[in-house]
Amino acid sequence: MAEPIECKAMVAFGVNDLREEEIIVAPPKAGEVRVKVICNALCHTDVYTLSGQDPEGLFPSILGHEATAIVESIGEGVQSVKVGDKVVPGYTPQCKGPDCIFCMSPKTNLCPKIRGTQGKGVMPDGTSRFTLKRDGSTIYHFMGCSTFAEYSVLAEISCAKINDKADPQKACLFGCGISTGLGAVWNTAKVEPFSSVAVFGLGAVGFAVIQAAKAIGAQHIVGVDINPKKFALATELGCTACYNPADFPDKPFQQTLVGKSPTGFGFDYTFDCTGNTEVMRQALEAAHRGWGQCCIIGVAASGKEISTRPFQFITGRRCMGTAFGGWKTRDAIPMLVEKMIKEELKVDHFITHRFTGVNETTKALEALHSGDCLRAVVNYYCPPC
Ligand code: NAD
Ligand code: AHE
Ligand code: ZN
Repeated sequence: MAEPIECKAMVAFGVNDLREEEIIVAPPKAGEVRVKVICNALCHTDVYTLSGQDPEGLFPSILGHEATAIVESIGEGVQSVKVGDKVVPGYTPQCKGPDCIFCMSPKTNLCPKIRGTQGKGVMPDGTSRFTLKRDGSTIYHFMGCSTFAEYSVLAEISCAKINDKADPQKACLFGCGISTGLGAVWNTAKVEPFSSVAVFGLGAVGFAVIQAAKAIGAQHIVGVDINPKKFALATELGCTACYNPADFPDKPFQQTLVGKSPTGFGFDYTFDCTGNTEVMRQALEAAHRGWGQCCIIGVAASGKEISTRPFQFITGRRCMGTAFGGWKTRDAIPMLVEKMIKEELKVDHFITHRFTGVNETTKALEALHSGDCLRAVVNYYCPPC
């Protein structure tokens, strides 16, 4: 029987109040897995929840959801992973149950099995596995992952077992942003060869969209960002042109962009990778007359809504969104990691910053705010080679 573990974690006590604490992580219950987190990459969504913009955000909680970990102990009935396995936590689970209409459908990855409790910051039995050592108070989980901690407890159905040979620092990227950008192009929008693509927001997600669009053979790939420092890498990854909306103040930017599209009627596929609802409107309205498709990836702040004229739809534009790029987590993450190991998928360029120790998550946050950071990976533990 596993015992409680004392370890370090960064606890979010309130809006932008992140502090290092000693916590106690309870043993995994039935259908659960306790993991030792090797490393964690910071995603913009962690910043969003920490900043109080997430309507589902809870405090005190342990954030973090882009990680590589090793299985430390398993609860009753767990069969798909064993102690010592290398895993990437998935914030969208894949229960694979024959009665799960979502897991059984090729149309979606949105398995709802534990979404209700996950959104309430607890494990599927309605309780938390985290307590604060100094006063025994309960700490909430986050997105079913909580990887700003040296140890965490996950549902078995949230654990994607990966090749033990995978570099953990790179593998963690497949836990969210990179997989999302790739899947938005390949699974959700299903971008076709020779098409034109506009990508709004050149962070890690936007760059993964560009990389996927280039790989599928898109002919024109336009990058849009208010930070022109992003344009050099965007061009290297496949952008044929990059624009800063600030350089075109005279009319709504989407009109300028449509004018710059290959046909003069907009782009076949557009992607919002900013989370800004004004930009989502730009992306929708920059989609091609008659057939353009807009894919929303960015997560908007609480209370924000998208607006546009219905005429945009009447004249043939369509809008969709993606969660984790439509990938079924436990099938897809190992497959993407395999592609990375075979060097069919390059991800090194996403790691712009590296830190050591869970307490350096604060430095990773500073880096993410700097405008030069794609992914800051914080290493907690070096597994023996
Ligand atoms: P990021 O902060 O690294 O990148 C965002 C980029 O958008 C930055 O380069 C920024 O300069 C640019 N930007 C900001 N405002 C802009 C504007 N008005 N016009 C043009 N560009 C603008 O973030 P990221 O980690 O790449 O994530 C991007 C978004 O995707 C976030 O909202 C994140 O929460 C969301 N996300 C969604 C999913 C999903 O499954 N749907 C998964 C991962 C991340
Ligand atoms: N809690 C937010 C929703 C946030 C959201 O949309 N999250 C994305 C993943 S962001 C990863 O960095 C997602 O996939 N959502 C699907 C889901 O089930 O949460 C809110 O607005 O309430
Ligand atoms: Zn994320």
